[in-house]
Amino acid sequence: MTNKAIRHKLQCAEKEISLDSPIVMGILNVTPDSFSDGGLFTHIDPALRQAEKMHSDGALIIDIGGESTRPGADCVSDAEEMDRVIPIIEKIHSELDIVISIDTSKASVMTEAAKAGAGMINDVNALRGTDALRAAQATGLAVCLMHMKGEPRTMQANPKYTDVVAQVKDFLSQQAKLCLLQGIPAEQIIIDPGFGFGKTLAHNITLFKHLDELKKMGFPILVGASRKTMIGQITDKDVDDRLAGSITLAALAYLGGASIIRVHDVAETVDAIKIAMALS
Ligand code: 8Y7
Repeated sequence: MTNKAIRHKLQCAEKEISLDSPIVMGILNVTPDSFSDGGLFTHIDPALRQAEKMHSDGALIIDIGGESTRPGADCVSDAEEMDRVIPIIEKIHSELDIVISIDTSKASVMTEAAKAGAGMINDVNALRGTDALRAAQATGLAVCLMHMKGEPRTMQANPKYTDVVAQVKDFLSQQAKLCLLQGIPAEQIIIDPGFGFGKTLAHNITLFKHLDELKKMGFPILVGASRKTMIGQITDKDVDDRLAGSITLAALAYLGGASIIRVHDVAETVDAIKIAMALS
């Protein structure tokens, strides 16, 4: 087994998460246009019920996003994104004992989400946005830096690398260095190769097989591939029929060294990871 979990604790506002065992992060999209569950959870009560379900199914983190990053998605304004996520963060924070991750690239949303009770920042843009490094540091929250080549609208148009693993690693090292310079502690940094973000199936597979290479950087790894196109490409299944593929990939990601697995289907993933842990 290659999973030497980094002995590690994340400080997520008032809550501490141990990364000695794998963590399942449940996805809660509050966008009207997400590709797999778009529009289902935009209102507060259904969002809370979904969060409760993921919590009781074993998710320790819930990732709340108000802007779709699927290929071709439109941008939303700061105000619109805040209207979508802040009331839901406040509600979940007041009702559930779970770490809330804010999936955003906007400095203003990071700041307001932290005030509303978020414990972690998940930025698919790795804090490259205007003022994002400073805003993230000021919150004191844990941060996930994800690799993306290009931007969501166009990133899947023929992405090219000379050495995908080295380039992703260099990018994440660079962004982690900027975080350290900004005053974000190393223990608060998580890295993510960004499956499907400016990558072909071959790139995704190469990265997946080399998680150990990224792990040498010394940061915990988050893997998000739930229901993604790469699973559809391998299994020839539409997005609503990718559960088995997603679970299998999650278990393999854990065995490959990932500490946090970001998924739609929490209960099934938790079981799969329990089996992988027990038998590895
Ligand atoms: C990822 C992500 C998405 C991912 C991290 C989807 C917000 C697309 N994918 N965040 N977000 N890693 N850290 O299919 O892979 O869920 S959105």
